[in-house]
Amino acid sequence: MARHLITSAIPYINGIKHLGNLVGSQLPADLYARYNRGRGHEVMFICATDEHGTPAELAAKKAGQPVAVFCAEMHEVQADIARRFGLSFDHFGRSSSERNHVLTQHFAGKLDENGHIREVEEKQVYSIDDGRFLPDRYIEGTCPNCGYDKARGDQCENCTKQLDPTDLINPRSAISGSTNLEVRATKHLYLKQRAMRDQIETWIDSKDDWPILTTSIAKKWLNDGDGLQDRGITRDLDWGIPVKKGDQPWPGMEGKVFYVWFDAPIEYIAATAEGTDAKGQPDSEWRRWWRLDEGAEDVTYTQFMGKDNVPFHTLSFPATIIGSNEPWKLVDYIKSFNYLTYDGGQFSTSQGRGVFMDQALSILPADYWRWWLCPTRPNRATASSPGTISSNR
Ligand code: B3M
Ligand code: ZN
Repeated sequence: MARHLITSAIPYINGIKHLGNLVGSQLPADLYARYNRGRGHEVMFICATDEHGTPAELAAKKAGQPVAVFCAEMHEVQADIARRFGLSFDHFGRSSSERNHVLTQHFAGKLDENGHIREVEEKQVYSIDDGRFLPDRYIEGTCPNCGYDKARGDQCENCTKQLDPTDLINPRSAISGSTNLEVRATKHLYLKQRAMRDQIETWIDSKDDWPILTTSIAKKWLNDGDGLQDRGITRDLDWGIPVKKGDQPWPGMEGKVFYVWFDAPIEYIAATAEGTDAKGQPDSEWRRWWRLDEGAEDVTYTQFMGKDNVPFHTLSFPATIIGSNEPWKLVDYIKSFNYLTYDGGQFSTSQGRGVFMDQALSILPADYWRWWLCPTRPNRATASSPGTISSNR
């Protein structure tokens, strides 16, 4: 009996997910989990809600709720829809859990201990009208890489380039639309991924069976322009995991939180622990999936995700794991997906564009959608072009 650890990219808490999210990670991951269980293998299938960062804060603001309340309610909504879609997670966790706080602070502490963190006095966009810094999605503008005019401060949805808010051309506040912005100094922690570039490349090169979509995106960010850049892993936000070195304070970082993309992948580990906690099992039960020195040597780990999530899973998260110098399980296979399109354009949660999971279930039963989405989705075995849902079909 083989042991399969399977994770689906964890959906943002900012709203009910659309069929593009479902088909680009959760559904194929579910099929793979069911297939492996059916073959008699031991499976740990993990997903969670991604609850930090600007998407959560902005959505809570829109709903007129405190962010913690919004997240707790939306987690239940997403968990219920997942159940009704037959997604057979062994645990559906929350990245805001205590487990994730502890693990994220642990990894940051180890990375610092091993010399992989540096402090950077950086210039950040400050909105005079909003009275605050504008990290990530709080700021929108034109992508310097491809010219897309709705690029966000953390990433361009169109070309997948990871961005910093100060990279944007013609920036504006996503809260107020104000262009009354100025650049101010603030101190942040950076993960020195550039110094780990060769190690990461060697690791990626050893995966000769990975899909081309995955390796091509990884290689692009390893080799393009200046190559792999160091990444800021802290933010000036209220909501998130407080910056600490393990359980110790981090001088100079008071009032700051870890960047959502630093703690989100760590939630794969934390959610496994949340699941065994919920069953009243000892720590050894989750650790045997994740620690090579505690039983994970014979685990095969497969991740499922949309293509925009590939850079974080092939570069940043492995840098966190490798840089910790501890025997954590690294992913064995990354299955990534092109976007399912809707009427020729992208699905979008923030723009309310597409068919959403709750609407889909109010029209037809889950099995219909599961059956129909599999051959419709992009990257199906016979596909030569991306899948499209047409609204008049
Ligand atoms: N929440 C983005 C998404 O939902 C992000 C994935 C995190 S995976 C660790 O597509
Ligand atoms: Zn772009």
